[in-house]
Amino acid sequence: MSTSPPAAAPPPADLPAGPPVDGAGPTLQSGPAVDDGSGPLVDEEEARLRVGPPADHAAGLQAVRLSMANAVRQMGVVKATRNLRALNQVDGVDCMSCAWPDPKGHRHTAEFCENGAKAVSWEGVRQTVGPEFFAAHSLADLAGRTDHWLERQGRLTHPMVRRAGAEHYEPISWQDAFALIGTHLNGLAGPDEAVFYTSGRTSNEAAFLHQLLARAYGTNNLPDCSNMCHESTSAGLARTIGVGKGSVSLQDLHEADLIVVSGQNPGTNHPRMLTALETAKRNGARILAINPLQEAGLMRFDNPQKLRGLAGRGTGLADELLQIRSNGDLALWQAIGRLLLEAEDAAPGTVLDRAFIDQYTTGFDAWQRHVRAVDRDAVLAATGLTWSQIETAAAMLASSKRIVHCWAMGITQHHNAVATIKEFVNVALAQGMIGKPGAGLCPVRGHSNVQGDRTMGIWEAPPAFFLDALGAEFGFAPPREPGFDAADAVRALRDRRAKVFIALGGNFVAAMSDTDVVTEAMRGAQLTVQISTKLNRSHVAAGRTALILPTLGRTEQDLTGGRPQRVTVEDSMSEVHASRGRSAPAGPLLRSEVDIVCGIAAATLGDRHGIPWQDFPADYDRIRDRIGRVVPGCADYTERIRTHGGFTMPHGPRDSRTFPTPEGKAVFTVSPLEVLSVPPGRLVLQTIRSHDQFNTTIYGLDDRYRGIRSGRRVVFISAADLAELGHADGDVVDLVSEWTDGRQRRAERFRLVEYNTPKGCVAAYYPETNPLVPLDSQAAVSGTPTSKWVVVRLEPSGT
Ligand SMILES: Nc1nc2c(c(=O)[nH]1)N[C@H]1C(S)=C(S)[C@@H](COP(=O)(O)OP(=O)(O)OC[C@H]3O[C@@H](n4cnc5c(=O)[nH]c(N)nc54)[C@H](O)[C@@H]3O)O[C@H]1N2
Ligand SMILES: Nc1nc2c(c(=O)[nH]1)N[C@H]1C(S)=C(S)[C@@H](COP(=O)(O)OP(=O)(O)OC[C@H]3O[C@@H](n4cnc5c(=O)[nH]c(N)nc54)[C@H](O)[C@@H]3O)O[C@H]1N2
Ligand SMILES: [Mo]
Repeated sequence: MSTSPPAAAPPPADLPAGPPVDGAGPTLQSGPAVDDGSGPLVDEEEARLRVGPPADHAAGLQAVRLSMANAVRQMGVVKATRNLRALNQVDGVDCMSCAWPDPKGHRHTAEFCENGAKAVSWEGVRQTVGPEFFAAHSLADLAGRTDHWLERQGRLTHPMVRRAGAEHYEPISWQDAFALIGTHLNGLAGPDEAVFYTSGRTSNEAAFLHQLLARAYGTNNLPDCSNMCHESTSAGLARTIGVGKGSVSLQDLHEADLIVVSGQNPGTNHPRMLTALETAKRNGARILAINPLQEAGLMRFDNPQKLRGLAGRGTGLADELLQIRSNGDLALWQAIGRLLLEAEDAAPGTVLDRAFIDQYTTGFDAWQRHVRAVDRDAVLAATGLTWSQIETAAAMLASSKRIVHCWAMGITQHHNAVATIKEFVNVALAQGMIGKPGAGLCPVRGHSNVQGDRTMGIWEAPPAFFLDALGAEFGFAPPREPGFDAADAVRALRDRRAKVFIALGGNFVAAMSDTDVVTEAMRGAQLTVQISTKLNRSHVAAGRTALILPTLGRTEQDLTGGRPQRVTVEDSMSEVHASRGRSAPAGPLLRSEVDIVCGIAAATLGDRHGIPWQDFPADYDRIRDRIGRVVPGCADYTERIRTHGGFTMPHGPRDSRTFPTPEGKAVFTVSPLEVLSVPPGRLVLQTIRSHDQFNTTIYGLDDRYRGIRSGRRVVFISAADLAELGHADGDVVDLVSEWTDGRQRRAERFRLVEYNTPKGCVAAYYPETNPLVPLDSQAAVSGTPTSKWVVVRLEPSGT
């Protein structure tokens, strides 16, 4: 670790010296989750905030203890054991906490991580939210609660309706709910006035039917969480290698000799990836981490599944950490490109893969001319790194033969995210790192089935071949005009061009940028429909008429049609497999997502186009048969799921170095280098996840790897910025974001925490900071909100 400055701020004097952060208390809030009418409001919840030193490693014994204790507390011993033992096993439950793949051969008895256990426990809670709860709490009351409090109330059990003008939700029958939706949809002036959102926990079967419903109804308005997530990846990879998905298997990570981890915090968000990194390290790999923060999970890993990890010091991970300034990655990769070209000049045939470049790519010359001329000062300004740090990184790449590039939100949620991704693809192509063992591109997806949902057609701009196949299978002409992505959907709702919003999962209001704008947009909708497991902000920011439709979670037994049903999902490495829930459902009225989508479709479309909506819920194989005939790469879907439990989706670049781009080759691209800067006194805010959350679901108020306990309203800021701005650790400030539209965006009362982050770059948790992200601040090409680049100033609280 030659390049990283020492760890962050010393603990403030009022903190007991106590155990290291890994020894912090339980991370899930204990105590009754049932409402006693006095749930905490924001102020009360934040009053207990404590700050300590960040951890220098991830997981370890503490993680096992916490996950088991939480699981038992929330679900009881029997259910906890049943659910956790089935997690990520063959014919078990696909864990919904991330999209990391399962090992092919040997699986641990406990093939899950602390945060997977949290997700399962959270779904399996015994507390429920039924009609009495809604009778006791008006919408105005719920609007004053924190996100943490809302979800903590328990599982939704009854279909509920908020009738226009009413203060409360009240129960409604499933049939009446479906009829209500049908009436609204059929009363619109045109199908493009409706929006069909999808979150990435949805199964392939439900996703396939959801997009079929939208298109049979007549619109491509299918925004999804991917628009806020890895859309930049899909756009960047589609343009360069012709396929918007990663090109590696788990085995490739194990066999790599260099793994680059850019803009990702695997210790919290993909803990099972640490096992792969550990294996790779033991096989001799080096790891290059590129991140403004020295995340614990990038540094050292105590594998809780191994005795060695339980007892010992674990495995050191990153050999080198580049603490880059926010958004410096495009410049960094252009500089690395230049240094690799120069190294190849000095020792021809040792650094680049000329044979690969010649045979499989196009555009090399233009790219090399461009990056050879990259301006060193611009690179240093953009990255905040020294030239020698960049040379060290380039030397690691130059001396490696099998390189895997991994990345996540620290790359995708920037203005120039697509250009950045294309830039490290340039480097990967120049080194021939696609379609060979131990090498490739590894976007690490978030939601467990976000990749599968896209494969199934959840896409506002679907390719023509998909629509052709869908139309041919079901005998109708799907709409061809691209629909709304997430940001367009908000604009359309805001401007009243869209009037009905139907969400298959997720929490669009809190997850999307510009919370106040989204809230107003939703409240103006004629009808909002949320198909959900737990109460969240999107139920509170309800349309004039609003429905909550409670659904089965992934761990629950699905007996739709009177028989046990399985669903299928696709992970981050294109592995498709089945998932079967074991637990008794949270309530007798819950329906599966498949059943609900079919209910809406039947009530809306009747027998329009002759699609047999009534038949699908009885046997999900009937859906899989259709998927097999419509979705490329899914031939014999039903059979391959039934007999083999799953299969790997084909991927031309990975399998045969075939690149389905218009050029028929992998494409080098040229992106101008822009160095973003902010006016004096302003900071760049990145919005990140704590260790105790899953997106907008807040499990607890700790972030033990970063030393935070019992609170979330913190801003991580460097000592240099504190000094320059005349602030001190512990000051409470408002964050005010600045954007060209002049709209005032403010998030109040954040405690400043001195932290090891580059000067000018601060970090705070999402979703609390989403009111600060301007709706129109989107990545070029992909449209992803720039959640990692928000220009803010600090103001003393209360001004
Ligand atoms: N437990 C848990 N698991 C999850 C989730 C969760 O919320 N909780 N969410 C799931 C989802 S949907 C997703 S998409 C993934 C998200 O997984 P991550 O992408 O790991 O999530 P973030 O917390 O957004 O972390 C972004 C990381 O990028 C770094 N970063 C920020 N800006 C830059 C930059 O400009 N350059 C570089 N190089 N790095 C930067 C940040 O410091 C941080 O380490 O995790 C999935 N898994
Ligand atoms: N500022 C900022 N904003 C961000 C991000 C960021 O890093 N910074 N990250 C973005 C990213 S990467 C993503 S993916 C989005 C996430 O956006 P979403 O996917 O919309 O949000 P989630 O918080 O994952 O959704 C949580 C809700 O899903 C419901 N749910 C849980 N399980 C199930 C299920 O099995 N079925 C159904 N039907 N519902 C279920 C529950 O009701 C729960 O309240 O947020 C984005 N927003
Ligand atoms: Mo995501």
